[in-house]
Order: sequence, then C-alpha cells, then structure tokens
Amino acid sequence: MKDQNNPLALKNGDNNFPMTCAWTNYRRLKMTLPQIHLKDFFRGFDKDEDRRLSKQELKNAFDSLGSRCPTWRAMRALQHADANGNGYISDQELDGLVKYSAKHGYE
Ligand SMILES: [Ca+2]
Ligand SMILES: [Ca+2]
Repeated sequence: MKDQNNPLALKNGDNNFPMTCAWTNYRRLKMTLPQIHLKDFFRGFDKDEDRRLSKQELKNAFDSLGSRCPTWRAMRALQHADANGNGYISDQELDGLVKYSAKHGYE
C-alpha cells in the first residue's frame, strides 16, 4: 500500500510505527489548512479507490491527523457522518465528516 497522493500519510504501510512521535508535526501542519483541504486529505485515504471511506481508511486518516485513539475516533466519525448507515463515508457524506473533524479540532 503506497501513498502516492498524500504527503501527510507518510507512515501508512508501516502499521507498527509509533504514532506518538509523528502526531505533533501532523497536527501543526493541519491547523493551517482550511476545510476544503481536509476533504481532499480524507479522499487521499481511499486506498481501494472505491470513492468511499471504510472504517479502516478513516482510522488511518485520524491516525495521521494525530488522534491518540484513531480506532475510536473513526467509529465516532462514522456514527456522525454516515448518513445512510452503510458503514462507509461516501463523497456526499464527506462534508459531514469534515464538519465533525473540524468540530473536534482536526482541521
Ligand atoms: Ca475506500
Ligand atoms: Ca454512508
């Protein structure tokens, strides 16, 4: 799994990488980006390119955003933004995800 599109997702493909050393930098970087970029940022985590974000893909995204508990955050984000309840964040549902993320300090 290579990350061609997303310079922020440096540690994807290395799941054993401890997130603690990376998160401060990611966080500082993300703070300067408006929500439109956050949308593109999330899109970059669609690894299987089915144009929707699975729970695992969300987890990777929140991990890169500096969440200390990305699994939990991904679950909460899904509950919040998955409007049709199919377990995936579609492109249309991405706005809700971005709003949720911004509200919780991921922007
Ligand atoms: Ca996907
Ligand atoms: Ca959905």
